[in-house]
Amino acid sequence: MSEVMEKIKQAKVEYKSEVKPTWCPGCGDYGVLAAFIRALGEMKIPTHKLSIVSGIGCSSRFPHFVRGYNLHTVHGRALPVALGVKIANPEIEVFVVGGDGDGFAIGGGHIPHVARRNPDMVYIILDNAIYGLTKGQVSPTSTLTMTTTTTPYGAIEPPINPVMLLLAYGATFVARGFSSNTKQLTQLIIEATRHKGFAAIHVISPCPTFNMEITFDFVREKVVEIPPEHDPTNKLKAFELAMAQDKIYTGIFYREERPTFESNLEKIISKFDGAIDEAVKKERLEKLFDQFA
Ligand SMILES: Cc1ncc(C[n+]2csc(CCOP(=O)(O)OP(=O)(O)O)c2C)c(N)n1
Ligand code: SF4
Repeated sequence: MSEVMEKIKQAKVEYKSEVKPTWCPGCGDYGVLAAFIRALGEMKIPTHKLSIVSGIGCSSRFPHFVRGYNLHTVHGRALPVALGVKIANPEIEVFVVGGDGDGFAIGGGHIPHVARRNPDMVYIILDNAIYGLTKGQVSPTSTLTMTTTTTPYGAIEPPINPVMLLLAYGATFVARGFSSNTKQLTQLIIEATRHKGFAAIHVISPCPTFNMEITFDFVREKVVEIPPEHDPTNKLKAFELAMAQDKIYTGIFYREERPTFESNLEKIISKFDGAIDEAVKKERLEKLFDQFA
């Protein structure tokens, strides 16, 4: 067995849970899971320091398949829960995983605020441009005129552009991958995890059961890696790549260094610590707890 295969085998033993994925045969999400397991194997993150938080959807079943202190929460609310995990224990490597519906429809209001806070976590969006779990309704990334169960005469809204939104919201690391390119996606997950701040990866992960437009072949025809000469600190250029109509660029669009939410919070807490006497703090806390006793 080659060294690479041996590493992959080892990563599976270490990080794959006993729960077998219930995704349809051929679902793009399998490729994302494979890349994620490989990335964990490369980074050797101990499972007691790992937390994967998801919302609801086919893609949001992800945390069940990986060993860690994981949370399968409610539709659209994975990001605020993940922020809570990070605040409670900044030592934990927090990953948020979910679909385009979970992230950009019901949960769309959370992304800008988490992005500008810049917590040190990774957000992986598995975009199949449809609601998979609920059997094929239109999503914010479904193409204009797409026929779905809720748009029988074709969608009349143009799709949103997740990469452009993430850039505009101030995410400090923005990348895109394709579920079929496991090698590149593994590397993107590693880079995103090493980044200190809010790192978002938009992954095109086709749903062969309900989306007959954004198929693997359709994506393969359009996918191009971002040229190596691209300067990822150039936000305007990143927008330009994200706006491409005839191509789907993959790779790292943008990265910047900015203080994290945890480090800013730490500064506030240290000011607060000195300002109030421990006894007063305890008394106030006890009064607060008494209200819920
Ligand atoms: C509050 C709430 N509203 C609606 C639903 C129904 N629901 C479950 S998953 C889902 C959308 C799933 O699409 P997406 O997030 O893109 O994930 P996918 O299944 O495609 O991976 C919806 C609308 C729900 N579970 N909870
Ligand atoms: S319905 Fe689509 S997204 Fe859900 S598991 Fe099946 S192929 Fe994957």
